[in-house]
Amino acid sequence: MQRLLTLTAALACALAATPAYAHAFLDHAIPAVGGTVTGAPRELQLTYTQNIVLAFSGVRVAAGNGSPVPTSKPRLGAPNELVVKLARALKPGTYVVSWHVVSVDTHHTQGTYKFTIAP
Ligand SMILES: [Cu+2]
Repeated sequence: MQRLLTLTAALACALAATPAYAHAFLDHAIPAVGGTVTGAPRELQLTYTQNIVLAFSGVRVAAGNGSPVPTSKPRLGAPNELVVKLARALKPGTYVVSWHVVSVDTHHTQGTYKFTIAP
């Protein structure tokens, strides 16, 4: 009986720990998170640690002063990658990218990061 209780407790701990790693976290982006690029990028690529559901995922881009930068609707560059085209050539400066995704495990995650275009 004691052995059964110990096994059940261990299993519960293992299961409780698993979901945290199963979400879709931003693995890397192009332009890079916190990176500086020369020349205006034509599109942004956001790659996640898990496959995502495009219908419930999105990206917003804003200039440093908060003004929104128009983009295309997001598309999947790969099952775990969001791609948006920038509607115009960005001027030098720092930009804020806000994203939200729903992963194939149905969990929702979101975040923001910055990148800079050098003068
Ligand atoms: Cu999850």
